[in-house]
Amino acid sequence: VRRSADYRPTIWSYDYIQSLRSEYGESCTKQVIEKLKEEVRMMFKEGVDPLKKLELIDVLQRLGLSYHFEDEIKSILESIYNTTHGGGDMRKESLYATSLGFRLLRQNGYNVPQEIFNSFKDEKGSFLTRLCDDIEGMLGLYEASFLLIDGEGILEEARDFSIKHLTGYLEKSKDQNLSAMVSHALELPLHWRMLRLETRWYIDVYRSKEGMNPLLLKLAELDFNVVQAAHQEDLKQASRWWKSTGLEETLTFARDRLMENFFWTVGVIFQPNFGYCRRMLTKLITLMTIIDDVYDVYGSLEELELFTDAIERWDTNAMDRLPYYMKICFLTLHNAVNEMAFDVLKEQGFHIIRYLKKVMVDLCRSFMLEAKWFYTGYKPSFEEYIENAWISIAAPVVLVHAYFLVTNPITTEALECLEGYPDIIRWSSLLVRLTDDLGTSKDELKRGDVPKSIQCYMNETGVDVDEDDAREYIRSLISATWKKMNKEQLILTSPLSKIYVESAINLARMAQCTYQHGDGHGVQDGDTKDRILSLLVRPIP
Ligand code: F3P
Ligand code: MN
Ligand code: MN
Ligand code: MN
Ligand code: MN
Repeated sequence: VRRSADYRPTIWSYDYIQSLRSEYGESCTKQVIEKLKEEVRMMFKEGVDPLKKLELIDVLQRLGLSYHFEDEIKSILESIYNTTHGGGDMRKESLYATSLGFRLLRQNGYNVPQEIFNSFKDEKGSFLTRLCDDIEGMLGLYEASFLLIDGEGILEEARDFSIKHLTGYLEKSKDQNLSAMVSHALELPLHWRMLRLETRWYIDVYRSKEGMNPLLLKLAELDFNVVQAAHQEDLKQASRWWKSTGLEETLTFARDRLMENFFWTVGVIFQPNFGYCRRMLTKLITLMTIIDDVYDVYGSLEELELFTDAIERWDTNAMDRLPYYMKICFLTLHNAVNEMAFDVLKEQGFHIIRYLKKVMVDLCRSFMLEAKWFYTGYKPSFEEYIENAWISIAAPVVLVHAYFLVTNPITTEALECLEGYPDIIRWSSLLVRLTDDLGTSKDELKRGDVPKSIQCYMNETGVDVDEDDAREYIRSLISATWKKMNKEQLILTSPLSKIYVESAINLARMAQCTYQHGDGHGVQDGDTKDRILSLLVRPIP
């Protein structure tokens, strides 16, 4: 007998999605935006105070506008990095200024040493107690500390120190605005957050902020709505594809989550000119989600062997032996992947099917291994589980395809690098896996599935460890993995492009947000629904 996950039908009907309309797709809005952008460019030229410039960059980033000013931002950060001797001289500034500079520089690939925070410590090496009343400085230190890499003890201390004092501040504070900022930060650091959600949140905060610049606010609101209008068009196209495949009717056991899948792609890359990437990634994530359900829920072991074999051969002749529901699945996947490869061949002259096929084979083999574990009741060790699970989460498939969708020109060096799953893919995928396990494993085990990271850890450590301890351990592993990923952002010699590395980090951020309060992917109401409404449906009035 087949298992069932009893997924609810989608709450976002085809007709609803097709009915989305925005008045912000018009070119007159775009003209207003261009004018406002000119005025912001003037702001970059005013004055010489580096702190003012850093604050401008910070606000632009938080308002979701920095993608318009990449050149300006780059040249300012470069000059700050050079005039402060690699950041060293920043120690003379306030805690707030030093932290802000440190964070913005590291985010942009400049390896400012953690030691600049030593000037905020006493002779015994503890952070100065007088800093505790400086909540903005403390908040800045907190956000900066999340850009740490392995072995950076000062930043770890900074993180613990700031968490302690910010938590204390919340208990007694009367300043509503600042308290809202602090509790938002403590919930998830800026560095781990999905960019667009943060933008939508910050626009509301900024509106009532002291010293708010109305020009920036206006630009942020308009730009948000224009970006949303572009997303709606991508979404409508993707949804027409989904309907055309008929998979929703054929695979009634599987998750029908076109909207949620599209939402993932907005997390990975939101800039309006990457619509093609979002549409293609939506197809891919949608297919990954239902094929995952085939392996985890519906397929019999014999059927799964046949499907895995068909993927390995990447040959339509292999379809004959498949049951109908798998034939449809296979051919839809085959078409979608080959279509991307065709586009790349036509646009850039590279034949990439072998790269795409390889990740797909790796994924299906990892699915297959889990299915075998399930049917034999095998309990892998934690390490054995993770070794397979960072692949079976499907993130490597998404990230390898994403390379071809965001990069022009593609380089041979990058192709070689991709074949061996570079660390940026590994760490991002592991983060998706660990956060997914925290959010989804309860339901998975209820319906029958392999033990996930939490359970493997408990099995291995024995009776002393309960589920809460295991979850705590997974969270510590998440922090450790972020450190490794942060390092990838500082490696300037990588053959992978900056936009690609950012997209990979964004995938982890998206996972962090999706599974923050449970299964935001399979279960649709609650957080995910509200988030989708605020980012994709409702313009800022
Ligand atoms: C692997 C899956 C998903 C995770 C989605 C991951 C993306 C978009 C990179 C849908 F398809 O979830 P699930 O919880 O069922 O994965 P699992 O590996 O636990 O079966
Ligand atoms: Mn259905
Ligand atoms: Mn699975
Ligand atoms: Mn699954
Ligand atoms: Mn899961």
